[in-house]
Amino acid sequence: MTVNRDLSACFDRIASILEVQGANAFKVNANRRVARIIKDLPGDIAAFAGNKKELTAIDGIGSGSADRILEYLDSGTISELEELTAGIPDGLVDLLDVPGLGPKTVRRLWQEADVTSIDTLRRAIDDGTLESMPRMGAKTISNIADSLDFMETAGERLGIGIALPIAEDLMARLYEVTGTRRIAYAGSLRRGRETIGDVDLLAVTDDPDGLAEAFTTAPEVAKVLAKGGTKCSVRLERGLQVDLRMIAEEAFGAGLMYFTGSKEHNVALRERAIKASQRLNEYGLFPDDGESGTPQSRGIKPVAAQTEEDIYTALKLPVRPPELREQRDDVESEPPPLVEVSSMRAELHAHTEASDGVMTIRELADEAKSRGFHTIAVTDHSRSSVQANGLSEDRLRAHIDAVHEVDAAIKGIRVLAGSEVDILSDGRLDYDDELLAMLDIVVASPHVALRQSSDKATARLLAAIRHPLVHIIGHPTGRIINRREGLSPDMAALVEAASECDTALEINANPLRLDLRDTHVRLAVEAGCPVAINTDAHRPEDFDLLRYGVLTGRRGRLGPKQCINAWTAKRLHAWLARKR
Ligand code: DGT
Ligand code: CA
Ligand code: CA
Ligand code: ZN
Repeated sequence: MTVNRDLSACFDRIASILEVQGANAFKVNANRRVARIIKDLPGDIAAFAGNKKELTAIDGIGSGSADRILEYLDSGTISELEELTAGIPDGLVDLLDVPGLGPKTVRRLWQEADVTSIDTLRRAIDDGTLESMPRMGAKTISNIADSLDFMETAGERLGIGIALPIAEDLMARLYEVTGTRRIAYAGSLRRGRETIGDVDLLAVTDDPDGLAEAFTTAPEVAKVLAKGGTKCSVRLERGLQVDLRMIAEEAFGAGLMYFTGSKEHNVALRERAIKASQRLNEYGLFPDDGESGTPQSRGIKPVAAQTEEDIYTALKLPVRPPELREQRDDVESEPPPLVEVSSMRAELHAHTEASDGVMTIRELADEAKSRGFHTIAVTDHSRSSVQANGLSEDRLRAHIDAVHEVDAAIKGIRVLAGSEVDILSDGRLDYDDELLAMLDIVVASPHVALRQSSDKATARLLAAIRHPLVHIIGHPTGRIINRREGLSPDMAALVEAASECDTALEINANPLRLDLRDTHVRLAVEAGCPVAINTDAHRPEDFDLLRYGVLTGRRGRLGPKQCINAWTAKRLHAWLARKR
């Protein structure tokens, strides 16, 4: 069925180029219609090869379209499309691939601003040419700029915040397929890495062919890379590759362990097995009888294969959570207790409509309460964050009162009046101490001057950590994954100071940030400084992002004792009060 998709794309492309050239709408629409018909065709279009009569019998396909379809099925190309492509500037077709950029806009950019390629488009944005075009809004321009950024990073590893929901949707669908017994994700996704190269799914099924068919024809699949009885591989529309492996139920643990990796962890485990005269592979842990050939193919019964726990135990090793299976994790060391989403009892960084959030104070408090939290901190932006509608001193004073009113009115949750106060480039804070002292909680974060030198960044953040009224440093480096490097302070110095001053460093759970990153969390854990995991919620659904912060914490060996969000209300409030 990939032919249907490819051919449909050809007709869409014909329509788009015609539209860019300013052809009449009737002609454009006729091609779009054919594209849709082919895409929605229940059977394989290739079955019509050489049969024009049957093709034209399909409603909406005329003689001309039928000829072009037959030409494609015969030769793999449509000459009209090639001629059309040759008739416009080389780079113009690429513009049609920019997400959100339709043919009408491409035509305008070409005719009115001489934009004929991605490069000239980028220049036209940078030098203000686009801005000066009539009927070209700032919002549209910023969307185009975002798309260009996205295309530049495409092909790079995808953020876990994008990959995990995609994988979960796909898994839910595959789980519905008759015969499916188990579906799980493995690989870097299961280890909770911040970016994902590809998604590795494992399945146990009574009907491998049915599952393979369902997987390769899922609506989000853009290209089928491989389709077999034990392994299928597809590329999704977002550019993400997904591998699906069908494995035996009795060796599920061995498969899960192998495909979870990391590769380095697997190597270490295999060496461990060899030392014990055993062999470990994706089918199980086997006794080594010294013969050649794989043990499973010679009918040798595994020592362990059903579950990961069985295998670790048979190897006389502690069972390791997936987040602690990187190269840096020694296989013999006992994994410490780790934070879990269910251990999180407080959200200490959240925004309301007073700055750039969408919830009222009450809505935020109700949402936090419904999530089972004992404490929610209202931390809107400070005055320098003009783009985020940061609060002036007067607005903040009124806001504190409003928060305390909600706190008095609501039962079952403490609502704290706080601020996410900007750490200015020189380390000073955006409000006076007198005002900060009125707040129940202060989160201090860097938002601007994120390209300053490492030395300046270290001094800036150290000043905030040592400030006697600051409880938490929000997203300490300000990095955005795949987009912005952020500050590169001397982390060892920061965690040491944080430990001394009893200031918490935040893991911002937003999957675009994950800041602190996993390696920084490790330093913090070793230094013994308090660590916060906050979602930085702006919308109710942002509370769902908590799991990404927790994964990052786990990868950094963070346990509930060191994570202030996991503390009881009593302990947390006493800790906050110490800086008041
Ligand atoms: P990714 O996809 O780049 O984000 O990272 P992974 O870890 O998901 O890597 P991937 O998809 O290439 O392979 C999934 C797991 O399969 C990997 O973590 C360990 C296992 N694996 C793959 N290739 C090898 C190999 O050559 N040797 C060993 N021992 N394990 C491998
Ligand atoms: Ca992978
Ligand atoms: Ca893979
Ligand atoms: Zn924030």
